[in-house]
Amino acid sequence: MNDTFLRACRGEKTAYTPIWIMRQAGRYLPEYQRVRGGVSFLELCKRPDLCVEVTLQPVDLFGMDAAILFSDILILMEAMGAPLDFHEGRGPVFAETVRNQAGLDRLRVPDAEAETPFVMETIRLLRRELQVPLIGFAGAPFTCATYLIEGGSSKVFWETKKMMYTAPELFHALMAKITAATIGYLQAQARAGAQALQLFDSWAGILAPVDFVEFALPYVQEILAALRQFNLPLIYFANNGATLLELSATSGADVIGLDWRVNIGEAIRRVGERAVQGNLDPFALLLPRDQLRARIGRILADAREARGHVFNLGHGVHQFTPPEQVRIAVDAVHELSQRS
Ligand code: 1CP
Repeated sequence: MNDTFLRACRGEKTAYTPIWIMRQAGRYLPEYQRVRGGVSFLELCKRPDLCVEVTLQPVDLFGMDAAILFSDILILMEAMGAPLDFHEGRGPVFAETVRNQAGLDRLRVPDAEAETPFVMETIRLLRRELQVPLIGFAGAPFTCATYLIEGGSSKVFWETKKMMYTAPELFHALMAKITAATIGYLQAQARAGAQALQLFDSWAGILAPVDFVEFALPYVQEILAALRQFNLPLIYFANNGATLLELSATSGADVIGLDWRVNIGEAIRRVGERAVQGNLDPFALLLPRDQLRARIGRILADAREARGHVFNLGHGVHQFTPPEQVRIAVDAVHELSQRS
């Protein structure tokens, strides 16, 4: 078993810097497209045999140092009672938005084993196959709330901020419900065999620091505190979070995920005694080989003082990325970080 990723998360010495990449299973891979050709995205998420197959693809193809469960952060919202659909080219759509007390009352805190059994089954099956650690995940409550309130993806988050500022009690009640559901969901993933857990806060970066402290961070802290008993590395990734790093460092996570908009050396000084994960610009994968390797070398050098460093992109790999470029990046991280 290659435990380099887990050791780096814990701040232990490693022979080289481990790498996995966000959205490593997905549309940029022809192997994924083949599986996805036969089923809708939601069907795929509910078929453990296929989830296992696509989870393993990038690990087997490129030698990633960790696997991430193939699923989606919105699967839990559906289990809470929000009818979900994925429209080709438009992304997720919730038929019923949550914008008032009645909408909130329709949501429930599901029993994760009973209502998302396919997720737990995928984890159990993967643990039999994998030679690298398996990361489980969920969306952070703020990010999940934006999808429920907006009814899908958004650019301006009008409805979300309207609820925060004009109906803060309702907003907090929604956050509390998502938090309770997420705790049950991630605890079930840990019991099924997940070896690290990541909270994705893709939209936290739209918040002013004072609002992050009031409306988002306490719920992340509550979730991570409720997972501490499993003694697994906990990762918190707030996209666009460079202005929130000192606050994110108080989340209770062992590893702070970094997007590419901040220099990793500066970020390390700001998060203190925490390991970090990141932070190559996903579009830098378009660079010619030598420049890509040089860019990776810079990040590795700038991260020398980290308590632990897990190499990753600063956000998910883009769907039009040539897979060969991912191979170059993985090999570069492994070669350039060798320690004797
Ligand atoms: O058409 C397809 O095949 C679906 C594309 C796709 C894929 C491959 C979606 C739709 N989700 C996923 C998988 C996925 N999503 C994973 C798999 C594991 C891996 O990393 O390999 C993970 C961890 C997620 C998490 C996720 N889903 C996030 C958080 C991370 C991030 O990228 O910010 C978010 C915001 C979502 C919502 C989502 N899922 C899919 C879409 C199109 C969206 C909307 C994104 C948006 O609003 O911009």
